[in-house]
Amino acid sequence: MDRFWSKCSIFLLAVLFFLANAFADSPRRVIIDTDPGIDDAMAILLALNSPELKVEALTVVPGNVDGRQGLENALKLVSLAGRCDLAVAGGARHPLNQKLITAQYWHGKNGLAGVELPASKCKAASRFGPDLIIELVHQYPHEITLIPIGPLTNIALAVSKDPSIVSLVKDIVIMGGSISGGNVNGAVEANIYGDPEAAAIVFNAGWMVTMVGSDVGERTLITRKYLADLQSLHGPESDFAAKLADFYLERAEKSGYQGAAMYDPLAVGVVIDPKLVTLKDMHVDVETKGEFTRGETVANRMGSEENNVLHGDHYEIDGVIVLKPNARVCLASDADRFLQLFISRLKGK
Ligand SMILES: [Ca+2]
Repeated sequence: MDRFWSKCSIFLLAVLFFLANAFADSPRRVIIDTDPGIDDAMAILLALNSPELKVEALTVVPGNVDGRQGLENALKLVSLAGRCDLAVAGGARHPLNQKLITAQYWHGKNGLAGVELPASKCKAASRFGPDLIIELVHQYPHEITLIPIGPLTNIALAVSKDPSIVSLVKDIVIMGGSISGGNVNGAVEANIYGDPEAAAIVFNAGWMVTMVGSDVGERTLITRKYLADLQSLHGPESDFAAKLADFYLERAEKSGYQGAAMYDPLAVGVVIDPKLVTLKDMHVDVETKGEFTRGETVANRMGSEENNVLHGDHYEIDGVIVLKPNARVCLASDADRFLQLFISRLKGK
């Protein structure tokens, strides 16, 4: 009898081991919320060519280009990749509380380095982007990782309409913010700058936001060496990515940099392989009022703040208030390993 039960236990353990492995190896379902965008396009192509990910949808947010151009770009991209099966949905038309700021200056007049892709064979989904996000999160509870790589307008709309998605997503990995200066001005990163109120909603929603900031993106550069490697094998997606990278590099070199920041692709990279970066839990607030700092992600690295109590005509420090972390902030990346991954996934595709 004992031998029978021990055989049963071994069998059960083997089944559990098999299931655990099968689960670990199954691709992660992701939704990319995007404002395509040169680095968005590179991020999307990386995601579509990575077996670790199963892209469920692209939702389009205004940012680098307006919503109409962004949707057209997203559809042309999935068409280039032969992925008309993917849901591509338009979303918000403007930020929550300010005018849209577009970035053709950095991304070319169509947002894709001026490279004209063939008309898309794919059709847009009839759903509103934030509604599609809500729908998919409920369809796959605890399985979806959101990867917002534009202003956070669509995510803020989704979470405001249905706060239950906060506990139902597996993860949210954003490209946005910075803890050491911005890329728009001294303090502020572009995606948060594009919609600070939306960012404040997303950071305060109750989930842990993994924040891949511009400061780390700017230390994760595609250089001429990597571009030459990408150009060494040809394919429609590879050639397109190389044209984008070339334009992007030329722009960066004119500004005195040795390479171009892989902002959005790194956020996708972190979902493919979290070991590519170093993360630290922090409490992050989004400044929405500052004269010079509207849109800054203010990170508390100590995990506490002073408690000042009014005593007559002055305040006294009465201990500290412990702050709960709401973000896993990316501090550094293994840039070479990421670039090698990026090139290897796209080369010749
Ligand atoms: Ca973007």
